[in-house]
Amino acid sequence: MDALQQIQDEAQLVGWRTAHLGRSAPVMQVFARMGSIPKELRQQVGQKANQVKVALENALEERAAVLRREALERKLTAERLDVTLPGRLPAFGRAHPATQALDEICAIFIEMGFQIYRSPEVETEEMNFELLNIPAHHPARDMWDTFHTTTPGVILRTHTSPGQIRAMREMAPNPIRVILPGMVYRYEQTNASHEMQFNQVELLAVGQHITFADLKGTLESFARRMFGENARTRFRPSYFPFTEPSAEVDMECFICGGKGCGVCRGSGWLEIGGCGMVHPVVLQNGGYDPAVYSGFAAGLGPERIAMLKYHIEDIRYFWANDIRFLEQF
Ligand code: FA5
Repeated sequence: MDALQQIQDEAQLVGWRTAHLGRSAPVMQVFARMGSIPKELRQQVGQKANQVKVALENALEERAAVLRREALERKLTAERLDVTLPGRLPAFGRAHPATQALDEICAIFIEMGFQIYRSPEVETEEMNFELLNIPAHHPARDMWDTFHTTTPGVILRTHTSPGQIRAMREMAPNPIRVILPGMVYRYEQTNASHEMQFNQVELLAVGQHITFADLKGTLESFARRMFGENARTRFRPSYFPFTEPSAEVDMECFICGGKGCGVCRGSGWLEIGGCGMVHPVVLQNGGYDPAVYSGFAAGLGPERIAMLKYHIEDIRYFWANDIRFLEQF
């Protein structure tokens, strides 16, 4: 019995059982030799042997139970979980600030009754230039430095305006009120306000009796919805081959309140887009009779708008992929 108390594991327990309760164990030998015991003693010896056997079995079971308890105790201590330890927060992903700005601008125009029209980023020179009244060798092509592909005549669009032709050709002669958001590409020297890839949101409205007042009203309303009731815009006469007349839309610089700062280069204003009345040649290329139909178009720069709204001083932050910048939005 003392030996039993020293036992520490399952294997030793099995050894003990074989030695004390196995076939050749002394008490079992008594049972095996019962035949050679005088008849009158058999019952007494049998009872005694049985008591010994039961006592041994009980002692074994008791020790086994103690060992099981101890093993469980050890396991619980070794594998203890501190459930009060605070968890580690997973990093949350979110939409890129340029996408957020694009979504916000689109939501405003959708509210104003415009529909989204999708148009490809890889374009033909014909759509990007010729059909927009910019013939090859026309000096206006210098306005947009182009990324060419290895396929002649196929380029990365330099603006979202080719989508005007695609939308008109699909919808003529019905009235149109669409926006065309998406990425454009220019082979450009980058600086604080110029990137070589950026988004544009094109606006196009075509119908009867559409005037420049509709264009101004639409863009002014947009600026107020985006920047608040006091947002100030101004229209400067400009030139685009696909609109006549043409203008540039500026927003009052939010950072300096129009006083002039580094971001607006001292002018107090920041250009957010170009616009104008759709040129008769472009209307015709889209399948509309310019004697009956008129339209307005605009091309806005969402990153520039986001720069104003969130006081971002350099457009190059957008694609630099610096997590410290991205986490702020
Ligand atoms: C155009 O791209 C014309 N397609 C806009 C237009 C559409 C005029 C419809 C008339 C009718 P522009 O090159 O000025 O024009 O670009 C329009 C806007 O895109 C700019 O006002 C500016 O907000 C943004 N933008 C232009 N170049 C860059 C650049 N390199 N980086 C970031 N934003 C730019």
